[in-house]
Amino acid sequence: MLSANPCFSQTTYKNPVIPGFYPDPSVCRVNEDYYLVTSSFEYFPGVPVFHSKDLVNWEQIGHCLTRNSQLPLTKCRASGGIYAPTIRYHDGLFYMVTTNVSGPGNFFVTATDPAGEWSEPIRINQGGIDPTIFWDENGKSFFMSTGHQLTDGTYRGGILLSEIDLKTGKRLNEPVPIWNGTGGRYPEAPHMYKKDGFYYLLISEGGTEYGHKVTIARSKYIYGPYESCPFNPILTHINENTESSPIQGTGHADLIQAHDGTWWTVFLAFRPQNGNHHLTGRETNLAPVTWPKNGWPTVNGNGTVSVEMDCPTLPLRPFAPKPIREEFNDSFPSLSWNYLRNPTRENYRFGVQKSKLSLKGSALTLNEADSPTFLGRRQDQITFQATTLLSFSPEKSNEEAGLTVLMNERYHFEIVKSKGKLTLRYKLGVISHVEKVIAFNSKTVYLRIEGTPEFYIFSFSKDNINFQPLGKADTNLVSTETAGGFTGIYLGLFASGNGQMNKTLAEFDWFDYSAK
Ligand code: 6LW
Repeated sequence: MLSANPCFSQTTYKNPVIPGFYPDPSVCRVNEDYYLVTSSFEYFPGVPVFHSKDLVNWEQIGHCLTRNSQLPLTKCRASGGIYAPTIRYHDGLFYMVTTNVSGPGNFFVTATDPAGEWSEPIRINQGGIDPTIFWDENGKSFFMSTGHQLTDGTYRGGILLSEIDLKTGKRLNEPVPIWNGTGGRYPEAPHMYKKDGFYYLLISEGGTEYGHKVTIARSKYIYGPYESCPFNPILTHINENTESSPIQGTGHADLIQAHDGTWWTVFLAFRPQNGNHHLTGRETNLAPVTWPKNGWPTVNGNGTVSVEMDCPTLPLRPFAPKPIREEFNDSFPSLSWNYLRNPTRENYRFGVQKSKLSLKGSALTLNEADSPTFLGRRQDQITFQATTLLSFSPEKSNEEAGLTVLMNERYHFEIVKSKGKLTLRYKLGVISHVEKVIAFNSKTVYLRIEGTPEFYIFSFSKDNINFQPLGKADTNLVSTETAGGFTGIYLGLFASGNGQMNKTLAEFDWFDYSAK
């Protein structure tokens, strides 16, 4: 819910503006409303949609991909599935174009209300990733993507442009390579803007790590030749002046002109912890841009950004803070919760039985690149506390349920309740480690995970007051740098029958999550 009175005098805000695993942001504006989407990989529903009135405060309003027919993810690999999306508004319709790298490739969906429902996918027969769409003044629709496979199997990088038929998604010509960037590896993430008679092509280079940078080129003609900005990169933290910045890997940007005429960029970056490891994924950040007539855009004065941003904002319209407690009532799953891949719906029940989340474990475990019975939310704060109340009294020893810190099926920690015991267990690549087992016979237990930059700390309680420690694990064991991939940590509730269906339902009464 938006606050009633905008605050006009603000000159500061904090990055990231959307913390947690929300990478590859793309933004569009309709009058004084801003809409932003991010990539979502193997999680379901896919492509979260956020709304803002000021570019600083964002509230999730939906997902673009909510149906299996839009988002087939069966057995997609971790960090496969949905890559970088673009959102645009054109002729009364929202367009979201993205790639399902584990299925149909490039496609777009449309909606009149960005909160949903979105249309069935319209496929575009151009390869590559990071698709974007652009409309010229003459009404033509253009499509761009990054790199593609040649018929001899080799890969060609750089940005490819073609004209498409907006109704069918069909390409109207062969893709034309228009720019390869300034020589950095992985020229990708294109977005096109028309300003002062120039086509400006914004891209990223250097890969989505410490060497990430944003570069720009322009041309009088859409197919080029493109002239590189003389002071590229326009945004990067690769240099010495930002080597100790808490924000690293700045890249994958989109530009937006606000309703007051000011320019801004949204982009991804990550916050390293515990020795150059990051946990909360690549997050959405915001910076002001100056873009003089006939000139080049400059990001935040010198092409670098900070956590505490010092610049005049739009009148701020913050949203009410999210409640700490998830009650699992009939509005669950709320927008911050996700399944892994396409869920088996009958294994999840909520809103019934006095607002409990009932999970039925299937044969699948968290160790499989599949859809085990799991519901999770992003770890969006470095330091947090998460607690849940679980009731589960299995009669068979294969049946289990619990609370997990999950990066992917190869890297996760969990507190597990099973017949007569509680176990703290780590899955670290090829290593499956049991850290602690204690006898435990009560049906109900409070399970807690606390996060700090260095450790995840696991404990349990019978009364939600006195918590007994189970152990603690280094955060860097499950970081993106260790586990690989493009995602961030999820905190999840799960149940599994380890090769068989569970007979006993695991009932979660609530889930509390707060920054500390
Ligand atoms: C995305 C690419 C990138 O497609 O990471 O940071 C890839 N940039 O543009 C996956 O998010």
